[in-house]
Amino acid sequence: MDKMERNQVYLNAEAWVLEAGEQIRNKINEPRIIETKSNPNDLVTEMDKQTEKFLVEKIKETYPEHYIIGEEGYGDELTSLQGTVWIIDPIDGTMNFVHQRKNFAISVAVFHDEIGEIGLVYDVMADELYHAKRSEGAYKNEELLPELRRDLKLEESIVDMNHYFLCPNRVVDEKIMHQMIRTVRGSRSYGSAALEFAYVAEGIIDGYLSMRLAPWDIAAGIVLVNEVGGVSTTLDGVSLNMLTNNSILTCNPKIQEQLLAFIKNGRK
Ligand code: 2AM
Ligand code: CA
Repeated sequence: MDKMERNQVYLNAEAWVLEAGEQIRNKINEPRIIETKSNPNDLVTEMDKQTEKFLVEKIKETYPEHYIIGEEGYGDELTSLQGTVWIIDPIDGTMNFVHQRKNFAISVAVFHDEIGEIGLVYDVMADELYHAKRSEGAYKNEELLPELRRDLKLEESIVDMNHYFLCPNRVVDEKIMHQMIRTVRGSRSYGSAALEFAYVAEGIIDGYLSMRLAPWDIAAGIVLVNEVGGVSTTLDGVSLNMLTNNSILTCNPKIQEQLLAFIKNGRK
């Protein structure tokens, strides 16, 4: 995808994401219908569905030759990332949306022939748009995000993880995770993978780990993190597959090796 085309697609994506965000804000205090998906804590609302439908309709209308992978199923069933593929999470952090009415994001990525070209993560209630185009830097609203620190030490890092890691009988020995928590300066858990990637790109947290995320949770975030010199792999240090679920470590490259070593040590 050349720079001019990328820019044109970006401008449309940005306009649609901002419009979708405004619609959510306008209805934020309305009563909502909450359903559950894979388990009683895996929530979906009519707002997730409406927002994905809105974005899919805009994309299909403007770019009938593009493909879409979306969390709520309005997109296509894909077996390859050839061509131009939009990867969409209409509301990432649905539990935050339901319980807090904030701390959730719209996440939209555009990949072309397997390469992440565009990433947008929109914190709807804060009205903060994290955005990046490949090789053109990452931004928070108008502000260019600097390259990640090259003098970072693990002992000075803030690491973000889902606290399931700390429960017994998980895929990684919880005692090793306790050790990791004691080694780093602080731990956080925000509950929206898209925002957690954006915070790594912003350098306000230094790493984010998750045992299982879907492509729409991470696609836009990967583009953001790439643009500031961050790295994203599975918890075993392997390249991510954007057609399946993955475990995730995205971080400042200075602490990648040490974090991967903790996981390797604790793998059951
Ligand atoms: P969601 O809000 O769109 O469901 C919470 O720790 C993060 O994990 C959120 O980004 C959430 O996305 C995601 N998540 C929750 N349940 C998941 C599941 N079963 N598979 C993949 N990702 C999930
Ligand atoms: Ca999600």
